[in-house]
Amino acid sequence: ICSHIPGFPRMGARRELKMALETYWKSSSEPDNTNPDLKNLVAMGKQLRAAHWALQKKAGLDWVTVGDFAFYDHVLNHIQLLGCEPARFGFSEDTPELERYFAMARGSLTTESGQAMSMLKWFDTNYHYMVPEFFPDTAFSVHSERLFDEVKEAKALGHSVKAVLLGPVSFLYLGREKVEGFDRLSLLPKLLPVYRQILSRLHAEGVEWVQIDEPVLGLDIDDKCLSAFEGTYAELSKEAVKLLLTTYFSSLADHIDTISKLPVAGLHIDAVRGAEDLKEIAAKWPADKVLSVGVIDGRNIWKADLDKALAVLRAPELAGRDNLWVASSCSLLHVPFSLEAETKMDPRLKQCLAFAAEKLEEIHAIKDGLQQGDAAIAWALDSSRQTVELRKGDWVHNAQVARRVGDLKEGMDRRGSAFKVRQALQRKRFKLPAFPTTTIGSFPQTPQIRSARASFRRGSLSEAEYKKAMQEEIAFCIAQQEKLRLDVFVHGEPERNDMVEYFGEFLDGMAMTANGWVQSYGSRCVKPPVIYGDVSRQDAMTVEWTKFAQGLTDKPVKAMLTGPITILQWSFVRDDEARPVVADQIALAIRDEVADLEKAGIGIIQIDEPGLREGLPLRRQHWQAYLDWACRAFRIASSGVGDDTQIHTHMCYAEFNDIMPDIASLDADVITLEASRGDMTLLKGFSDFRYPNEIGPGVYDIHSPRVPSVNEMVSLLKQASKVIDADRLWVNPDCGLKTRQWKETFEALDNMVKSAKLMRETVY
Ligand code: THG
Ligand code: ZN
Repeated sequence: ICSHIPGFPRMGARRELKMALETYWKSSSEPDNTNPDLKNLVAMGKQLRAAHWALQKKAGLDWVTVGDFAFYDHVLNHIQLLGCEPARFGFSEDTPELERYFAMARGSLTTESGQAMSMLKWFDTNYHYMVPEFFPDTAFSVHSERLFDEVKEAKALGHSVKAVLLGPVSFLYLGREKVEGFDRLSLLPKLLPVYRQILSRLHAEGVEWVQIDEPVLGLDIDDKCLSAFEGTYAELSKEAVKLLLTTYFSSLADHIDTISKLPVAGLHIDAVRGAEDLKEIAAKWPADKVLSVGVIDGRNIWKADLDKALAVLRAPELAGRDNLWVASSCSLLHVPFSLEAETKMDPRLKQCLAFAAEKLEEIHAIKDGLQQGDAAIAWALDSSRQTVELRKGDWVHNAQVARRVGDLKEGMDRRGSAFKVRQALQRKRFKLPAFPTTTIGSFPQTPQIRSARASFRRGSLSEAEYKKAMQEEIAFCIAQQEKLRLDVFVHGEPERNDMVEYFGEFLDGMAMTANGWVQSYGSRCVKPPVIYGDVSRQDAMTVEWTKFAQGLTDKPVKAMLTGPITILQWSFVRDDEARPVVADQIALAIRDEVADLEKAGIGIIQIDEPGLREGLPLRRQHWQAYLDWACRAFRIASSGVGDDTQIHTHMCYAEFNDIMPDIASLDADVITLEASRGDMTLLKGFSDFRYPNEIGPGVYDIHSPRVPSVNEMVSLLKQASKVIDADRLWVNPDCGLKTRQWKETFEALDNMVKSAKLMRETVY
């Protein structure tokens, strides 16, 4: 029996990597700079790898994992390793590796076609990877020494090394074709010799096992892609190094037969999300090969139930295996570093959690338990059993909340009247012009706002002073919007850090961590709340700020809430309750907030759901069940209001066209969307499907400081009004403005308002 992990978080215990990266980026834009910060960054990478390997070794794992570290993203590492950096960057022979690396990640100003490579969500996680760009003539070569150097580094530190690579099929699959009419999988014959060279070199470095990740085996890949695995692994198995084919995030279902026949030395499976596969895999995966069973949840932060995990591994179908490995289900990239930093956490909750460092210990305990019996891990088992009991307690369970969810009446997820009726009443109430203008909610978060929030948190700013500072900021936002002559205002959200964290701090049954950072992309991290118990709302969360803003203007101020599905999707969710039930609990809490806002005289309420699309299960057969409960939760949150209260929602980051009927089923009066790919392709889905309610397709991209011209936005609005009735169109940016500066924000919104005015004059 051996133990290992598919990967470890990279940021460091105190996000040291983030700090080193951002310091380097700041300095490298200075002219004439000899760059000690680059040296620091490289040294920090080395230091973090060493620290993370040391943790794995100290926890008693049989291998340390090498190749999971990345300065920005592991897929970007592979783009360099495999020598397929996009030609559009025009790199010359002597451009240093890291300079090319960050140019691809963040964009390069040295060439006109140097925009940053695009990012996509890594499966159903909140992590974003850089999308490889493929052309028919894309060539591959071993183009980076980084992986081999890291192997040497680990060996020099005395570690047994298991190297990790993203497999060739997944690497191609996760990329995109940049010209029409060719299939990126057709690049395999060119790619495989390069993988063989890499495997051969790893072997020469003394590496016995290479973990080769093929997570696309958990997706709905077609037969052609599935059969590509046969040829690929026939080829790769010609190398002497042993391959651990690694899958995660999903059941392998109908792919098990194919996988079982692949000529690799070992297989890793996710026994948390793919638990139902275990029996079939045990029966089909050859007994003399390694089977790595990921029983420790790499996607969540709950301390393991060791009895349960041991029972899985001791089940009759696995018991006779000599070559059983114990592992986390997937890379620990998706959980925070260590509980050690959580000095202020409720000790009960802390006892229930395990972050990456603690999970290493759990894996080791399971291995010991399997080899030496329960007595050898009595202490760990005891603690695990206590935790199981603790989580049954009434600090987790709230009978009133359970009853309220149980009592949800038929129709509680429906508005009083149909959209057309509501629309007429709302038009009478708000008297907005055609092409009404609004923003998505947040205005620039200036350094002053951030420092006021931080001081308040530290206690060096009193509550009264903090409130005053925020009110001044809100007043400033309102004044700017008056100047801009927007139609529907927002308060600007200066009091909020992250749109999920803010609500996580208020709601009962949810807790925030002090340092539970998880990488989102590059140096950017999020701190997901922990949903540990039945969720309920004690007091209003947003009413004061919104009411204050409304008191400053005659224009309607739109209240801003985060929807139940997004709160669920961007949190660590309890594993002792069904997700739809947790969603309903959050929905009821938001419903109460909506009711309070309405009572306070707020007539327009936006409930954001950017997480709806990314919550889709990886396998399509599970989509509809998810969409049904998820959309219902949104409606529970939003439908308790009168007909003349206008509900908005906002979505971004995703392709919506394939779930259009479900988006329509949310029955929001207005939806604002990210549609800024310039060509408004998104709108096609809305016209094909005949989306019934009002829509604000974003007319400019907030991710760039560029100020769009009036002409550009008018042209987008004209396109939009060809596919959507002009009297249902809103005019807005495509997302919140919190990452922008005021100067560009004001100029862009000024142009936006002018373009709406032009539309009114020309269309009406
Ligand atoms: N909030 C949450 N999850 C998200 C997003 C979000 N997932 C998807 C998408 N948005 C990810 N995008 C970002 C964008 C910016 C940052 C993180 C994720 C970011 N983070 C700060 C950092 O790392 O410096 C965190 C600073 C802080 O909160 O104090 O900028 O919006 N939950
Ligand atoms: Zn958005």
